[in-house]
Amino acid sequence: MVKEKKENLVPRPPVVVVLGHVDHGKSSLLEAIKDLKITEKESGGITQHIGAYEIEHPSADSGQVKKITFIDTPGHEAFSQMRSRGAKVADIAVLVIAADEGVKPQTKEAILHIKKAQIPMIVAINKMDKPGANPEKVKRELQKEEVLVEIFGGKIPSVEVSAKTGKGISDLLELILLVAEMEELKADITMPAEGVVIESYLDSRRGPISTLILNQGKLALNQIIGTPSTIGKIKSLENFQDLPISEALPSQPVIVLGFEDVPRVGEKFKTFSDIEEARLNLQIKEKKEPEVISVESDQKIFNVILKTDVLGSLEAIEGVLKNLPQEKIILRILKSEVGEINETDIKMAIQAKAKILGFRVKINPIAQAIAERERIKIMQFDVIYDLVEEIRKYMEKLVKPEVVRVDLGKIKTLIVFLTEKNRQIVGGRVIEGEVKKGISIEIERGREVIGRGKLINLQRNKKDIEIGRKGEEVGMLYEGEIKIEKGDILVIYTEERRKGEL
Ligand SMILES: Nc1nc2c(ncn2[C@@H]2O[C@H](COP(=O)(O)OP(=O)(O)OP(=O)(O)O)[C@@H](O)[C@H]2O)c(=O)[nH]1
Ligand SMILES: [Mg+2]
Repeated sequence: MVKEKKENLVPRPPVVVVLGHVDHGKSSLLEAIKDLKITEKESGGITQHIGAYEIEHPSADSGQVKKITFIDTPGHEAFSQMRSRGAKVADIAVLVIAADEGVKPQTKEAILHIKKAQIPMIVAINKMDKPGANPEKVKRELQKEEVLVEIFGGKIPSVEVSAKTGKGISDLLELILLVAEMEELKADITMPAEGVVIESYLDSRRGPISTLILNQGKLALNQIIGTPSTIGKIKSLENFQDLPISEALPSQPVIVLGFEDVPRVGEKFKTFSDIEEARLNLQIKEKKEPEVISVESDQKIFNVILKTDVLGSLEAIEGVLKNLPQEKIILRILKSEVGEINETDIKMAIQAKAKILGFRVKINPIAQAIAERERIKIMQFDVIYDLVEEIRKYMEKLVKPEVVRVDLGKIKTLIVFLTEKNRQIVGGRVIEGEVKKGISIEIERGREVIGRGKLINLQRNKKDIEIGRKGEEVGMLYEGEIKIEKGDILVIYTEERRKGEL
């Protein structure tokens, strides 16, 4: 590879990852920074994949307008991989913590990702407008995580902000630019373009679409581009607002069309002088068709086919589904890929008795028709947590309800009044617990269980009663094949069906 030459190095904007616990206001902060409409487009206002945005801000000292690339990440626990990936591609991390909630599990996880990525961190204490805001407490909690902010004698800058009122936002941006300056971020734009795939999905009309961030070089139309999983020729370049651009520079998020297949998120990409060189360098593996496993009808296996909008969601959903308890029901993901639900998926579902899970994807009309005809269940979701909850409930239903026997009481038989075919009238004393009519009995003779029957009616002093209590003498109408004899112990019990648990 050509070594980068010092004289070719030019400054590049910082790539800033925004990390933090769910709902602490990461996306809102980005919206407050610039008129970005992020949360409006989100299902339930929850970020479920990585988003890349570019903003401009005048630097405090020179007044020169500087660019910053932001990567928004989801805060829910399911998206650990996305957070980790975000931290890996970034130069700087902004850790967002809600001032009224403080350090939470995913705050801690984010801290670990940032430390692992060895990038500088800025703490943004958000929601300062809220009555319960307590920034001092947040800082103390951070201390426990070995994150020492400046006023606690540490080196990590922190800033108090409110996405709602706009307080502290420009301080945050200036801090980012200051930290970026110290990092002396540079790139060689004369080198072949190289970078990382941030997100990718399959558009049913336009084909594979990927968001990339360049580390070096320039990306232009018609260039040959490749990742370890796919190659292509750039058909179109768009900025983060979906507007066409003619070239992309380092740190700039760019949407690329032209890959033959959907590149995997997190993969590195490079440009090549021609397709042959790309193939030679990348040794793209042939895509294997997934195996269809046939299932015995009595086996407790729940087969699913998972289709999602973007690869990041796919990975997150696979992760949480695999974490569901599987001792009783095995959840098998036969196939998982991005793109709309198509005929191949339905055929596979028919063959493998599988359900199809769609996450923010459409169903192709032909596939829909076949699915209806063949009664293939397609479950569609917009929010990952709904998907996981539905699947959990569905699996619980598949678990056989447990039948639990509950012993209520015992009767010692004192006398047999009448014996007919399958019916007897007997008298006895309740020696343990309570007895009720209409339920099952087990007949014990000399400590051995000799059979079962039913207690049809119960009387005391020749009057019908519902319950006979310990010590009372009762008359019983019994139904069953076994003939009860004097001295037999009758155990009265019920069977309760308890809902299956995973
Ligand atoms: N009062 C107040 N509310 C805020 C502030 N920032 C965010 N919120 C609210 O907090 C909620 C969550 O905000 P989001 O920006 O979606 O949080 P997030 O961290 O991006 O959430 P995930 O992406 O799902 O992890 C929303 O209801 C926001 O309106 C703030 O500074 N003040
Ligand atoms: Mg968000």
